[in-house]
Amino acid sequence: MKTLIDVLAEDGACKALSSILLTLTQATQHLSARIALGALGGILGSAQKQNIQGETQQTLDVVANDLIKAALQGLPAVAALVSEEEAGVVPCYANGSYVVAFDPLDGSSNIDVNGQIGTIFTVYNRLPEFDHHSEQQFLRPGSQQVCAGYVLYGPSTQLVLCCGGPTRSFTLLNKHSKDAAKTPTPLDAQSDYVLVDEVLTLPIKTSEFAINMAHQAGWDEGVKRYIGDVLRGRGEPFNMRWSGAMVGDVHRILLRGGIFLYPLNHNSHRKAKLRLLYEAAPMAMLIEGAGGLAYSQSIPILEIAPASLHQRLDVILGSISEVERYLSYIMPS
Ligand code: P6P
Repeated sequence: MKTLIDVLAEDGACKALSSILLTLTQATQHLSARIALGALGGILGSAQKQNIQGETQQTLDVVANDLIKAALQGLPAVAALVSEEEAGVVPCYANGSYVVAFDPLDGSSNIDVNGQIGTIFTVYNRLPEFDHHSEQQFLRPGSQQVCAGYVLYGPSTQLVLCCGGPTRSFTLLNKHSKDAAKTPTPLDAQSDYVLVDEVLTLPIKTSEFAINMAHQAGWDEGVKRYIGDVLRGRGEPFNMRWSGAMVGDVHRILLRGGIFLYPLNHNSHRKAKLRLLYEAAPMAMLIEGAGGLAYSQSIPILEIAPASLHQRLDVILGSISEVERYLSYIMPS
């Protein structure tokens, strides 16, 4: 069995980057143990406060954010961090080699109903020409990511990671202590991420789509026409899945193909929901690393630099043939 440590060593990952990935994933091991306890882990329900996004925070949003933030802040390799749950850049070590952005708990509406949830993260080199805690460290196209990944807390806990080569997946071999409900440091969680897929490859074609149909009144006409044709089957029946957590839908698509769509919703005051820096860009790196495509309108997501830390955008990603077909509906020929 190869563990994450073995794979990072084989890749020749530097000590600084390895320290970030091992520390971050150790924090997720602890989270996995607490999440598995459900109500017994003291992680359900609302935290009775709002985050910078104006969203009511769930207890687990805060627990996950505080755990990962504390773990990363202690690393000399980390110059700064950005979290969905933090208003601005959190300064760390001025000489840190990397900056990290993360969504500590993706899929919050699934927490109390034992649905799929996850942690999404991305790592960039620190830019020496800016202060280590400048927003400019993060307002860069996703093509500059050093690595991106997520942890899916599902029936099994899985890590999916891309550091520029293939997208790979690992399963958590849980040896965590039975008293995980206490608040041990992440290092107490005795477990390892074991490599299960050396190279994830997205099927080129698909007959499965993921979209929240409740928002269809607000879609652009091209999106409505595309979904209308999909629902008519185009010669073969299409299936639909929507997990309510991007990590769950992206994971399914990485393993069996599909197309994930979160188009602009003109009936919503926000128009777009998903965040570029710590949701769309890391997922785009993972999907492209597995041979898929990831777009926002007609632009590859990895080419888009955020104008602000929490910028939102529409996201379409998945199997090449289906994403290209979708693009033919929204781009005037
Ligand atoms: P809706 C979770 O809140 C999230 O940001 C993504 O993980 C997920 O794909 C999407 O929102 C779900 O949105 O509108 O279906 O609740």
